[in-house]
Amino acid sequence: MPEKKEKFYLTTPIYYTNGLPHIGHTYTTVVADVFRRYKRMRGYDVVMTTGTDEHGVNVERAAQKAGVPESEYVARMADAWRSLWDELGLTADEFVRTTDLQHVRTVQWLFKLCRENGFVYKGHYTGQYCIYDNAFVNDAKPGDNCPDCGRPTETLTEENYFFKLSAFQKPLLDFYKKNPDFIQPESRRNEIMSFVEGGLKDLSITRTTIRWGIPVPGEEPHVFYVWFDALTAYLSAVGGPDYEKRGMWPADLHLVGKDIIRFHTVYWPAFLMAAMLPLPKQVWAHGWFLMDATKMSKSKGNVVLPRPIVNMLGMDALRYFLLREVVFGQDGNFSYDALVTRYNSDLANGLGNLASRTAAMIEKNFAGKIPKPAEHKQQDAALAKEAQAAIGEVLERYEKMEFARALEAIWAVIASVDKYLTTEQPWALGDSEAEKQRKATVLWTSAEVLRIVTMLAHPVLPQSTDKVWALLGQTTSLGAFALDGLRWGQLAPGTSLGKSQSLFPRVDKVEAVERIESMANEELNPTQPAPAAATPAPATTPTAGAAAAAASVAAPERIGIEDFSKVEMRVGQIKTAERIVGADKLLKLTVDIGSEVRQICAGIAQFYEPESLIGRKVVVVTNLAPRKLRGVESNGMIVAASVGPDGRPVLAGFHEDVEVGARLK
Ligand code: ME8
Repeated sequence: MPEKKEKFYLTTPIYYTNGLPHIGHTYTTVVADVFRRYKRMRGYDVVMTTGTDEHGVNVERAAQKAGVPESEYVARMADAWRSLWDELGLTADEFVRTTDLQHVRTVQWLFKLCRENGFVYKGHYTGQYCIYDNAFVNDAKPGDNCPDCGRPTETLTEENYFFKLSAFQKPLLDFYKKNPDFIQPESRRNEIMSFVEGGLKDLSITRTTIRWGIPVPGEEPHVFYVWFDALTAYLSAVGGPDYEKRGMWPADLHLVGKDIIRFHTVYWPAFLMAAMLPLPKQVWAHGWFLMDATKMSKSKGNVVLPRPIVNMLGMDALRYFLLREVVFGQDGNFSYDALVTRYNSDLANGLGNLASRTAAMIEKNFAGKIPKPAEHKQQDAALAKEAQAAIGEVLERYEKMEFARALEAIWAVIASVDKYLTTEQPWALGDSEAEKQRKATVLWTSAEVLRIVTMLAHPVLPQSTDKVWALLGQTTSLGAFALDGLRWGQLAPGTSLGKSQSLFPRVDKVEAVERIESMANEELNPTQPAPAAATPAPATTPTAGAAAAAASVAAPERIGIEDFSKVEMRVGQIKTAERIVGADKLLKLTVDIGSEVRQICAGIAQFYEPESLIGRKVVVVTNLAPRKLRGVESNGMIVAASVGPDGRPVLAGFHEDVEVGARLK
């Protein structure tokens, strides 16, 4: 009988459905996926859960705005989230929706247990409520803004069911003391301990002012407070009331951002204690990815989206950057520039280059078969020692969630083998028996280092390491390989190399950033026709899915004439046209639209010579809000057809003479 594997259950937050995933949500989900893969490679039976948090007043309002019932709105949004995760290769083992019947049952069951155990009572509550964070703001006065999001609070009085949170001050503090690893990192643990030491107020856990929520059985119109509802999703995902059958509860790890640590380390364990259910083992709160030093939010318009990055550089590049750039737990700034720099230096020139040059030399000198090493010299042994030591260090770093350090250690070995190759110069060795033997040793050693770094990097770079694995002629599944069995020296001579594949093609930084920004612009403004400035995405990953679903929530397929008439299009005549330095796809035009001459940027530089455009009559969308493209203001948009698989722009025009300024209807 094979030994039963130890279980490991980890979760991401379940995300709100009133927006679509940005890089912050992607970050938490990537970390969960990395840790899941890592734990599987350490022999655990792992389950990872993510999902969508679908109740509350924000959803009520968003559905109203979209003109659809809440159930339809959340179904579309949940689909959009799910398909984006699928597209990014981040499919969780369980995707829980808070509108799932199983979840509804679990929330009602948890409430029943808390009530039966004497921790729930009825009362009235008046307070300042933040509808954006779905929380009463403690100690706020009317007129105060929410301390978390800075937006105005509303005064609410409700008949509520209260949860006796105050009764859990001591049990929680005892629990934190007994389980010093429960809250990570340490700084958050201190913060939460002092919060709880300051005293806990009872918490209202039902609402009567909200319609769109899980009903409290027999107590309508009470619905559950969104956090009582949402946190329970972790339990409903693995069996709910029947959790014992599945054997996954309690969770081993809740991964969250620092914004929601209190809910996870104070409320959630208190609810579970009240229900006498097992408590999660650890909550890890990471920092924020910031844009221009502030937290990203769609309302501020400073969000970074994952899809344009993935379309340009691949998912592994994004995963690598997110984990390598910022120490897990701390805040970090997101910058496209840093992303592309890391891509070129660490992935293209680092791992990619090592794989392709090693394979090419084995191909050329040993007919594509891993050579048999001969006598080891001191420098070979030194490299072997370093790689062997890195195995232990990397595993330890992963285990402690020190991802940046784990990657640093792997890339230090890559740097060493690069240096080794430069010193040993296998390409300069001749064909005498002694030199051939030396060549075999050097190339086997390099390939063995490549095999080891490939395995160690697999949790972070699953797609590209699979390619390197196949290149090394390995036929077993890399993800199923037990990292605990990894040792120096296991690469079998005689193995035939697989086909070489492109791993991380080098990119031009300015061009790559421009393309990512342009794709992001289009995705963020789906109802606004893309300017002819848009450059088509290279088709490396399927696109559309989630964006289309989101767009269809915001914009029904057909529009009335009144909507069409909101778009003002006029005949314009191009007066000047010039290229823009640093933006090889854009032209800066001045266009006479009858009433004035406008400056407009158009992404047609690769298809039209500037001089050929002077005097040409074109169609201009004149009432678009001005925006900057590559730093140049664009006040309007030139209409073009997008033709062929590469989306070549063809300017719309007229076969008859038309007056400049005439409106299109
Ligand atoms: O809070 N940087 O959902 P949410 C890093 N539904 N991580 C970020 C981030 C950023 N700029 N922005 C978001 C909710 N995140 C609740 C959770 S759980 C029972 C209910 C990540 O859609 C981070 O993990 O607002 C944060 O905690 C989470 O997204 C918030 O997602």
